[in-house]
Amino acid sequence: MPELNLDTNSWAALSFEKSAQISNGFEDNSSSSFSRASSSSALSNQPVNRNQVSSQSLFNANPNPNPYITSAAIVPDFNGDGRTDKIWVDAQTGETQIWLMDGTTVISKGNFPADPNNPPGSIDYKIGDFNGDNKTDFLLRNKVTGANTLVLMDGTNFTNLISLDPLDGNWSPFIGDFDGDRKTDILWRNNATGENAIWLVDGSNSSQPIKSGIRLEGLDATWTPTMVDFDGNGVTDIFWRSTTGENSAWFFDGTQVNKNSLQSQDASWTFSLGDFNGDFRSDILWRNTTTGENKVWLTNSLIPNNIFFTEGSLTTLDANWKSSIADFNGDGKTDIFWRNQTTGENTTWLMDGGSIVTETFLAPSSTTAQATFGDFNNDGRTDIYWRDYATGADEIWITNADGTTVTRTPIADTERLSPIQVGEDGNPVLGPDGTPLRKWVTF
Ligand SMILES: [Ca+2]
Ligand SMILES: [Ca+2]
Ligand SMILES: [Ca+2]
Ligand SMILES: [Ca+2]
Repeated sequence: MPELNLDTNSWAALSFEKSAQISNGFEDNSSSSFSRASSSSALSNQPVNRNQVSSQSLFNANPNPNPYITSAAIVPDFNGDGRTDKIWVDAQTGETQIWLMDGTTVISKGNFPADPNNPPGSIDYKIGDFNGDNKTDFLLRNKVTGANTLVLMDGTNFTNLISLDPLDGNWSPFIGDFDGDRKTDILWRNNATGENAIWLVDGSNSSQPIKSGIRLEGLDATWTPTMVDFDGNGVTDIFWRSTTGENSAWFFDGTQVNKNSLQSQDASWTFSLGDFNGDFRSDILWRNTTTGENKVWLTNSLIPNNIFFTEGSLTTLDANWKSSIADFNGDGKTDIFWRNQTTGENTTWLMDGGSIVTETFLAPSSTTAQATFGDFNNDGRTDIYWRDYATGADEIWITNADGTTVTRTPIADTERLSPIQVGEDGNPVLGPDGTPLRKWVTF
């Protein structure tokens, strides 16, 4: 393990000595331990442990019952106070900022200078909770050098920087908890070879942060993985979708994989995830980008490692509308935010399973503004952060009690971050399409 200087509290501290050898870091002998879903033994696996999931909310400060909304492994909360925090990256310099939020107020800022070894655009930022302290951490993946670093956070401070084995640039990380120990693990997918592998991570053990590296079956490049929890047991499952329209689900319990093939949906259907009936099982919102049709698949599970879906049709909305997932009334059932990218109109659907309970029309917002979501005041209801990429005049919309109205508050002028890149000549830096490039970007 390289020696780290934690005192500098700087991203530049990440530029420690890296192993010259790019190794794959995986054990080669473990694939034989996986069995197929078709074998009877796969069905006699451990029962769904609902307590494991509900206990997550006991550790979280936020009153929303749904870990999908409150988990610091999913939504940035660096100080674990149940209030979503903001991450900013300067696309021009690579500088990073973290804002700890209390409602519409920035209560603390961490400012991390650019690291010369990580030039702008080289880093893939993933968030997780790698040591299980209910405070958000980072996996910093340098896509160019292949370096991987866990940055364990407490508020705006680093508590540890852990260098993991490098992996060449063909490997992409995906974040989940594949053994249900509430410490975030990493699925690695090789975009060139189709190889897949899991690192089970324990960030609290800096001398052996990777508990085990496990090779999974390969899948060709038409397949894309998405991390879900279809059976609601607090252990991440993988939803695979192919450009051919095929879908499948893999359940992984730390020792074996069970595979289900799911009904196909042709390639004009895109999807996002939610939990529309609040049973902690990931549901799928399908949207047909050609026809504008929308529908949900509510996930049911009668036996562990196996699922079926109930389909519900929703209102059709034309292709200008883009959906996001939130929980505006804080009942643990995720709702849908619709944004018309042409007109700036905003609509919310409060959901109960496959039904729209309430449709609300919020005020329109500038078409140069982009929404990100979180609960900034810890009342269990999702709020909206609007970043205006033309003016830098940002707003937070705090959601009121029944989830159908918002209170709009501008972010203080003193916190304003430049929205566009300016060159040394004082003029905006233009992208290939002739529009100014974004500078401070939030996600
Ligand atoms: Ca927070
Ligand atoms: Ca884990
Ligand atoms: Ca809701
Ligand atoms: Ca809120």
